[in-house]
Amino acid sequence: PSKINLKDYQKPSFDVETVHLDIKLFEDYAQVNSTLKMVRQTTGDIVLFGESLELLSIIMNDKALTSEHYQQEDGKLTIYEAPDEVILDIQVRISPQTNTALEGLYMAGSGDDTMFVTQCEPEGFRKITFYPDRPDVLAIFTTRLEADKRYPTLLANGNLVEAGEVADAPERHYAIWQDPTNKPSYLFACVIADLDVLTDSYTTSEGRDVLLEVYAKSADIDKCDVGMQALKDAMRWDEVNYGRAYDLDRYMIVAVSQFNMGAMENKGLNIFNTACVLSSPETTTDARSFSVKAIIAHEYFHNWTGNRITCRDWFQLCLKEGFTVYRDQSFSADQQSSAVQRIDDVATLRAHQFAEDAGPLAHPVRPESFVEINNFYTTTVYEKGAEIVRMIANTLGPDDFRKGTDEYFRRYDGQAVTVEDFLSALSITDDKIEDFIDWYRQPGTPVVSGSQTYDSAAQTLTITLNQQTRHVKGFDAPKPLPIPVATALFDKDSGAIVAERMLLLDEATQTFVFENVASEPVVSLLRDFSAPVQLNYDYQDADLAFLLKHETNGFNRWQVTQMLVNRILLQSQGAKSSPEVYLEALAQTLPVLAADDAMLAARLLDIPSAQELASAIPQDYDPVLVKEQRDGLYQQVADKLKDQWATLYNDLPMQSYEDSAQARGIRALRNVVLDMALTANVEGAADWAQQQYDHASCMTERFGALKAMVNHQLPKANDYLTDFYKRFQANDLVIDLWFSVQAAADDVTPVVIKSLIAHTDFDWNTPNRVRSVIGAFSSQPTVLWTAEGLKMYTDVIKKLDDANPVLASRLLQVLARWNTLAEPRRQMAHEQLTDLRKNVASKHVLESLESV
Ligand code: DPP
Ligand code: ZN
Repeated sequence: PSKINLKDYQKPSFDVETVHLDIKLFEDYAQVNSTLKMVRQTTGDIVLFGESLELLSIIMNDKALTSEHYQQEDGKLTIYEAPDEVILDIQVRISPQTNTALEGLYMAGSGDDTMFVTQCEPEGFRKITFYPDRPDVLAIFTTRLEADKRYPTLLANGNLVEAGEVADAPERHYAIWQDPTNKPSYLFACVIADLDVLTDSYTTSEGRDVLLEVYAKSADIDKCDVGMQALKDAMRWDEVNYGRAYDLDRYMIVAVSQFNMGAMENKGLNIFNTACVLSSPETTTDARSFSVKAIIAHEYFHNWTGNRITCRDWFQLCLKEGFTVYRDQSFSADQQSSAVQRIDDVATLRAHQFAEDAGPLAHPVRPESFVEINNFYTTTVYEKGAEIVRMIANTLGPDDFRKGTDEYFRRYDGQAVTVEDFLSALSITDDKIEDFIDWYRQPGTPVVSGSQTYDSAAQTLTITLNQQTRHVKGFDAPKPLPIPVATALFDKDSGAIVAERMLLLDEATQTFVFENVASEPVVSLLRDFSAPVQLNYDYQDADLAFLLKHETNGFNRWQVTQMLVNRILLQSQGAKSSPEVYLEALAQTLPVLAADDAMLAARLLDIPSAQELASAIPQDYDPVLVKEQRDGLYQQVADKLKDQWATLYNDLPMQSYEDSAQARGIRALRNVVLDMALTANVEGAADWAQQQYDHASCMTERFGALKAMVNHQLPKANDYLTDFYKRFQANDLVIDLWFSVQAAADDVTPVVIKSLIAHTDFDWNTPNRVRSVIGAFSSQPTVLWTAEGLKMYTDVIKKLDDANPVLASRLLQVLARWNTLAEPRRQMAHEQLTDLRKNVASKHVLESLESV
């Protein structure tokens, strides 16, 4: 498969002014007629993209074209010698009913319970009709949908302008939608379904009355309130924080159970994976429900950062995603403790993005070439992209950042732009911001190392920092990046901060001198995780224990515990700490914190996942050893506080459900304490688990108890699994939990995974279900990295390669770290992956296997 390069970007030769789409859905196919009004921009032929389409006719300016006027090859249709103004009428036939790739127009559900939806980002529109399907072609869309009346819900972008019965076909009806905004084809959407709707309204700061609608199956409509409220909160938040108001009279969200992504920001018609929009206390955990709100906000925020200002080409994906993730993280930080929000965002970054950046699929936040753009919806583009925007925002400070974003919206509204354009707008108050471009170009996580010297005579403290980024194959030698290192000096006696500064490390090695420092302080670095780097500072254990006590915000305290844990668990990587200091510090901190901020207390007990630890091991990763060490430390924590778990648990009584930060904190901590108590074999803890399940007021309590029972192999675990299944049999999202708790169980075996796959409720066509088993299973490295585990995993990829290559390739990314495994696993993995490569055909999967 051929590579596409950023440096080859060329403007389209024709623009599209208007599109009229007419989609008629029939029993086993759909007919799509489109009328494009196109105008020449530069020299060259008309190039349209199309895949999986049956071309019926093309008429250009009333003249039917025949094969001598155009060429069709490799998904491209090139029309020769077009005049400067063209009306193209194109008729195609497509088969949404057999479209398992879930791109373009496809059928979700089965039997009597079906619906038709679209997914066009990044290149799905070309599976609906021939079109210049690229983000820098913006057009005004009018969409006519026609279908059998058993699908009463007919939706498309924009405003409904007409609806009615089809003449001569009394069983059919139609609707016509018009979107007044210029948009790229990847933001097109339509829905043909039988759905219920929850409605509400919102008046924008500009006085526009907006109709809000959340569409779902009738059985799910009672789970749409959380999402609706989040939508209204997000609309207000964007007005207050970025001065951005909504621009249409209608905002629709549709829930669909078969969806490759989390959700999609189509103009005025978001389409959501049910898992990312439905929420109710009885069926949804707090963590899930919180992420529902964040995703609703994310897609809403795209209306300005993505839709009104879009990407010139797909290399610029981070332009909309990095900024929008930063915006949704900021929104979420306003809905709970900002410390916990930062902890969760950093934990995700470290667990997944650092791993990606350490492996063979490492790529810049703005890649410079790709075979299949679907492979670049990655944590690097999204989460590292958000960290760059955060560094810029922190460097500028709130006022200048707002000036910069205002300028960005003012200058580029209605355009398709680049990362350079973004930086140029943000740098109006400070041109150093343009230097951040290298963060977008260079792969690899920088490692910042450092040490300090104190001169008591001169009363100066000198901090020396240096940065190093690994040289990733295929890229230029790494350059030093601008790295903001938020730093504070703590007085050893009083514990008070004596100096606070943002150090900007932008050379390979730099020294920073603090004057008038009366005695040698303890230095706290990278506060609030001021840059996405690995930090190795020359600390003594006692310094870290000191910081755990005196650091002033929750995030920094968490960061210190994580440093301690990493130094204990990664001895082989040169780190060094004994568990005693950590255990002692935890024992002192936890009981106080539990009463004060339960959510933070729960996070303080985090021990990084095996995958995250692995990302810090560049060579000879032994999954069994890492798991043993990790579990060993977990056991030590549990044992250390053994006498306290009962008190802690009893001090967190179950109450009637409430969706407040405090109530969520109590539920989170109770689940952690329960697991700790079971780990320490605290007498009676098995009963607590059963009681918690039996008397649960919500899914967080019930599922927390079930998970603990399963992971600790309690005698009653199977009975409870059965009960859980029976209670929630009708609810797919809960049954996903039922699958995942078994597939991710501590003692899971390939046999268990196979039996889950063989279960009647397992369904290869539903990505959520596939992920609930296969994704969960991949979180157990000791099972995954065995001959049997790898065989099973690669068989899954083979199976999905043809049916749903986007999903296949995404699942495959987990195996990317094979090349850092210790032998004999490395060899074993290499063989399986080589074999896989011979048995797959999609360019998605082949690109992901390039480094094998
Ligand atoms: N729907 C995905 C997201 O919102 C891709 N744009 O991130
Ligand atoms: Zn997004």
